[in-house]
Amino acid sequence: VSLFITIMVFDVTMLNISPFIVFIITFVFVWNWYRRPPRYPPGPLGFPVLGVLPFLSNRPENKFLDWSKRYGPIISVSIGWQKWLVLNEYDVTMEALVRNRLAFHGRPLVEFFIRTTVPLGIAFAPGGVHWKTLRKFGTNGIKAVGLEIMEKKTNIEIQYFIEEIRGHKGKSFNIQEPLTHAVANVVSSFCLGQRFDRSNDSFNQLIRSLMHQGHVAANWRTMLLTFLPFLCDVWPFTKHMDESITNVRTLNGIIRHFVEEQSASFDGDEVRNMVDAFLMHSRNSVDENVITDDKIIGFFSDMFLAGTETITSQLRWGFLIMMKHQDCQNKVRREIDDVIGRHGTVKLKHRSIMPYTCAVVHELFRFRTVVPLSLPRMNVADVTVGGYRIPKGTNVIMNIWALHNDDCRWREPERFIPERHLNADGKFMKPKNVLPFGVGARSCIAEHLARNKIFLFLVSTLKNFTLSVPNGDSPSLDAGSNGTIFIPSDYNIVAQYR
Ligand code: HEM
Ligand SMILES: *[C@@H]1O[C@H](CO)[C@@H](O)[C@H](O)[C@H]1NC(C)=O
Ligand SMILES: CC(=O)N[C@H]1CO[C@H](CO)[C@@H](O)[C@@H]1O
Ligand SMILES: CC(=O)N[C@H]1CO[C@H](CO)[C@@H](O)[C@@H]1O
Repeated sequence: VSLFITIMVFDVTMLNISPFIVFIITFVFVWNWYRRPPRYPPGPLGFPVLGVLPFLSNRPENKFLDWSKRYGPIISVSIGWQKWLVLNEYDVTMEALVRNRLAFHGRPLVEFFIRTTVPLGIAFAPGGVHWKTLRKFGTNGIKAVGLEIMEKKTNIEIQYFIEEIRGHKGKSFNIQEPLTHAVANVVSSFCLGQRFDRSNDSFNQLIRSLMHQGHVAANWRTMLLTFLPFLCDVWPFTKHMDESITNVRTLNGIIRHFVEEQSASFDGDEVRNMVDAFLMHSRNSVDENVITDDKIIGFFSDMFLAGTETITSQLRWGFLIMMKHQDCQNKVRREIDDVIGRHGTVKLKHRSIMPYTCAVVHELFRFRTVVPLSLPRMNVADVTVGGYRIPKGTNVIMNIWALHNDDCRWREPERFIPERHLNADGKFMKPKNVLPFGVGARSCIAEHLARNKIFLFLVSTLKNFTLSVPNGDSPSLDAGSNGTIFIPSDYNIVAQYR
């Protein structure tokens, strides 16, 4: 600390600023870094200004888990000059986010996302009326469209997807593009009521913008701006801001066009998709509960952003695991052949009689957690969790990855073992501490949709194809990008039609 102060004093006296001012500034920084509210969770001190940033490397969830072994299930860290708490264990997570669900319905205002995500939708909304209105609309809308339509639309899209994969005739290829297109189309037909051909330029641009936004979220500049928000106005970060703003504007422009097109076909009594749900909602609500056209664009934008890369990545991890564990792939396929038969269509109702497949899906969620640190939360009221006091306005991270790799609860968490979710009779036992969608008031709004899509896509693909690693390739199960979403690195696949 004293070295730091000396350097700072030295630097600034060179610029001829009064040492007194320097002292005050330094004092404020060091004090802010060092001070802890009473009964606050412990954690590593890190450095002034930077906090623990220099220690985080590219898998911060790992580092947090390590620290929690020393400091306990809730740890406090300074990231940049912000103070954060990290929940690393099942019981404290439930106590905080579920038992105190209303207190924890907030999200911190992350300068970067607030400025670039215009109009503001649901995912980054800080809480309050704006979020409550959209959350209620979204939850009710998803219910109104219903499971049956969802299942039908997903299966239609899967047919196209299967045909395209079949077109590769067992030659090695990268599945990312066709899969992303199919998954985005499922979101599109559910939300906007239509799907698009591979050749539709507008839709392809929409997907490019989604991908670009994913890269933005995984970018080190974004991470820096998240934790050192004053940099948003500093060159060259201003360039990064502008790029992101332009991209979001392009994305929202396309969505707006599709929404307008769909609105024209609303017939007034049947809710076939989320645009219909929106039109129905606007007709029936008054004053502050009305969702404006801008808000709904923000909402749909979030549905695409939160619903495409997540599902695509989870499935790509799944395919990769199946390629590397042929025994497991064969067991799933045997179950498919037994339950659905060679020519039947995969249905959600099959799930209850496919214990091994369910175990594989849950182990996939656990083993490759695609949103390892969930999305940041903020409590809007004082609460006590695990004996600690968490003052209102604290930034909180749920370390989902830590729950999924807690070696007090999992034997050999670093290994993919579907059997751990089966009991002695081979029955599937739903693991309570596999929580890929978060918990509480802000948990994934589309959890059921997502679970259903992953089941239908995985099972239909394995039903039609045998997946294997191309000769000479050895894609790694550890290679992935390190942003908000844990995205597997590119790999090639061989899909032999059965
Ligand atoms: C494998 C698939 C998915 C995973 C693992 C996942 C995971 C998550 C997680 C961890 C959160 C944050 C929860 C929290 O703050 O506690 C979240 C929020 C959200 N997800 Fe998902 N998600 C998936 C798919 C989807 C899909 C398909 C959609 C929509 C079509 C979607 C829409 C959203 C939205 C809108 C939010 C923000 C909710 C809010 O702030 O109130 N997600 N998701
Ligand atoms: C893409 O789809 C939209 C919406 O249906 C349509 O307006 C547009 O003409 C299509 N573009 C191409 C190139 O097919
Ligand atoms: C192209 C093709 O034959 N696809 C088959 C794949 O599996 C589905 C069921 O999930 C069948 O309906 C398709 O015929
Ligand atoms: C986007 C990003 O920061 N990617 C990094 C993730 O981590 C690997 C090393 O494991 C780096 O090589 C990437 O640059």
